[in-house]
Amino acid sequence: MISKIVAAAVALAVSGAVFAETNVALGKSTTASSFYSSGSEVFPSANITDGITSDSGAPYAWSFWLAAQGQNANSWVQVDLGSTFNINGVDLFDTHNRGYYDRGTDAFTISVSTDGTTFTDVASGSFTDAQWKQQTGKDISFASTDARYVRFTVDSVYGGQSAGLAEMQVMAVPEASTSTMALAGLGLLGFVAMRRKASQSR
Ligand SMILES: [Ca+2]
Repeated sequence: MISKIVAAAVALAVSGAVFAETNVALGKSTTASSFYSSGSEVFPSANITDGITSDSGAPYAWSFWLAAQGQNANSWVQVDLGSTFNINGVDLFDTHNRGYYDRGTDAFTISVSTDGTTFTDVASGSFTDAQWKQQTGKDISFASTDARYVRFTVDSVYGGQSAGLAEMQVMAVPEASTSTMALAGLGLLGFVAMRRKASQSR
């Protein structure tokens, strides 16, 4: 009976660890090929990891990156996760430039790197017109890979004025905790088995 309960707990712990994904990009440092800056209107790369996924129309409460005026295809923005993680996807939120609909990204490519120099493409896609206008988010999955740097490169734009992005969430699979929890569970099962054996021999 006890071993059944323990086995169920282990199964829950392992499956929970496998399926629980964490956004490891939140609050991490960023860089970009360029950013829009005109007087007091500034849209830096750091806006893609501030946890705010939609454009606010409120003056100076903006939370999205824009490439410099006229910068479209080949503009890029990237996050430095601080250390290497095993990642398997990104959740992306486009910008429509606080209701002006003159800027934003259409097609894009996601690439990753462990050293910040050599990047490998892992996925590509494009925001639908609705995903651009309504910022409903776009989930992109790819085969799990080790990465410290995740780059979003613009292939084409909406609006024509410049590329942009509101938020990039990077999903990591917590491998370390999975194996730790599985090992702890197996150890507990072994302990229960020993106890059962000991009680039967008495
Ligand atoms: Ca944001």
